[in-house]
Amino acid sequence: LPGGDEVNNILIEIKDGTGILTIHRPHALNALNRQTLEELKMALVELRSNEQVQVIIITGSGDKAFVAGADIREMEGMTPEEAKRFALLGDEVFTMVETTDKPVIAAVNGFALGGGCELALACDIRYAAEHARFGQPEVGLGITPGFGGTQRLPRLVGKGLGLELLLSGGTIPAEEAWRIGLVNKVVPYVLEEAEKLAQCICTKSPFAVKQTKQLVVHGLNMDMARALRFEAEGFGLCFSSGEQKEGMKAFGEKRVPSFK
Ligand code: CO8
Repeated sequence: LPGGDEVNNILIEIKDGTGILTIHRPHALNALNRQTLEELKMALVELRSNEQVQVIIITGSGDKAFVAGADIREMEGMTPEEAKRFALLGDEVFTMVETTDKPVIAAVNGFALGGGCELALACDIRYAAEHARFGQPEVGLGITPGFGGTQRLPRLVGKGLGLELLLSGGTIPAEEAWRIGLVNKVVPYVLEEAEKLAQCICTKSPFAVKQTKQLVVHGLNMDMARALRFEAEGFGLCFSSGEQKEGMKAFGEKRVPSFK
């Protein structure tokens, strides 16, 4: 990484326009401790500004876990103030995932529990391996979710289903997660499938892709009238990019557009 920061728990691979971030703490089922969150933040800063990268995929190391939660051993002795700071750090990093102008796909390759489910929720699109399991087991540990689960989960699956997961602390298999809209797709080879989607997005206008994500992510936090005006502004901006000219010219010439 720039500045020579040492990175241990996050692996970064860049291929064909896609930046793949792998959470790599296999001995703890990729649980997120402070160090890993700090590294994830640095990795996101790097991929956000890297012009070779158009799409980001987040996955977990191995085939057992995406992320089995925040690190319970690290949290055990925290004071209320330290716990709050930890929650704020997670929030900051996950909000970066949510608001970065490049699409972020979660390739959920196993357990996505607690902070792991919350990380997947902060991504734009979730694909799950057939053996993945989702849940927010925090209440069984005497805590609430702290990295956005009480907000992003009910917003995605609805209040009733969200509260059922949050209050029971139970876990659900990938198929059930798909049925309730928590994941987009359940597939046998999740990273490959996520890479295919990333490849598809990479063939589209980078400007339009960035605008679209911004319109959805920020527009959803606005009232409808304001969000529609925001959309009109984004739509207008596309016409100041060469990509709109190329896209429409290619249509007229019956050829595949070439976006640089
Ligand atoms: N934290 C730390 N270590 C973990 C975690 C975790 N979340 N999950 C697994 N590990 C470790 C285990 O301790 C074990 O280590 P060791 O071999 O040294 O004992 C190793 O990973 C392998 O795990 P298991 O032996 O338990 O593997 P199993 O196959 O038996 O079980 C499970 C897999 C079901 C995933 C099980 O490990 C489990 O239940 N893990 C905990 C899941 C959980 O409760 N996650 C939620 C944590 S709380 C949270 O995420 C809150 C987020 C917001 C924080 C707010 C800030 C304050």
